[in-house]
Amino acid sequence: MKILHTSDWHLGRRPVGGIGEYSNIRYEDYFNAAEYIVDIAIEKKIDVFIIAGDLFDRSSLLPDILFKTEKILEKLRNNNIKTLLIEGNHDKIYTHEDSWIKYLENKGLVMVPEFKKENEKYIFTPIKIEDINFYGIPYQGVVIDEVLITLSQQLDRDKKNIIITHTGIGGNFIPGCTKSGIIDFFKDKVLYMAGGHLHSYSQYPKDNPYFFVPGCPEYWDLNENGEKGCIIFDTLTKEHAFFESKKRKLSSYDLIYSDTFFDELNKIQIEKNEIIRLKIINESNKLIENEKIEKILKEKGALKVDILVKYKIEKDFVNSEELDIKDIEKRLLNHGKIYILKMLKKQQNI
Ligand SMILES: [Mn+2]
Repeated sequence: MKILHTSDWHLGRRPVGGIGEYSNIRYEDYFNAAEYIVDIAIEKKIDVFIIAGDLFDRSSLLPDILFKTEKILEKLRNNNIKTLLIEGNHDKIYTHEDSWIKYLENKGLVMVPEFKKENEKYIFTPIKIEDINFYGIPYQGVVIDEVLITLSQQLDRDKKNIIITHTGIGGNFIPGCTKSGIIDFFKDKVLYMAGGHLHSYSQYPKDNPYFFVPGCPEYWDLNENGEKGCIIFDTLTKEHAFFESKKRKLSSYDLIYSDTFFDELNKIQIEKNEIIRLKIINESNKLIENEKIEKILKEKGALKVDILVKYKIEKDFVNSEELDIKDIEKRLLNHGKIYILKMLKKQQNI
């Protein structure tokens, strides 16, 4: 059986505060990225298509979002590809019964493996396709580890199991994420674990990986780093292959705000409708002419110019003898705070 695993389509998303051309183009980008993955599935003759949560960006939908989503999912159905879907944190209303995922299930466009909590017990009901059991765990927030441990204890070593879960390995920092130690409990009990929630590609463990996160096919946020795509897994050969997604071109540049700044800016080669992220290092503390910079890059074809200005920070050299313990504490706290902020920013957006 050939499986394609994708996640975090975030259909319906628009940039923050977005109206106008940029917002409309980005709105379409998410549908285009999703359809590109569906086309890969059709071309590669996939049997089962897995979407591991966050199909939609919001739990309440405008009619056009639903219309476009149904058209994409119908393409899979028309090609006899079974689609399995779970809810992510972005799709969830209060219960599964209230969500648009339930509507798609009722329309026969997707199948959702049942998961519920009854009398303080978690109940997993897999969907069986051929000889493989597909389990689903929608977004769980802080109890994700507990739910995963419970499922791992119920799994039979000899059975062929695939787990779909809206989580990634992110330790304690990112809400709804799990830890590698929890994924270890599934070793030898699963053929494959289809994760999500994080927006860049990852796999675990290093040798013979079985837990995968494909990443959001489009940039949910322009800060996102890393690869994005989908994974095709063959249940017979146990081989997996990564396919990069089709997303809007985004280029980043770092420029110093010096006398030659505008010459350097003019040298940038821009593809039509690409997004430009420009980090300006302002060592002279001169006023940055944002509008002028944006205009120049837009005239060269940029769809959007995202400017980040970094001001020169006073050098932190001090005579250590002049420092008292309070001073050191203060500095440590400040640096620690900056370090943690940087680290959090580096983590993927969820
Ligand atoms: Mn997401």
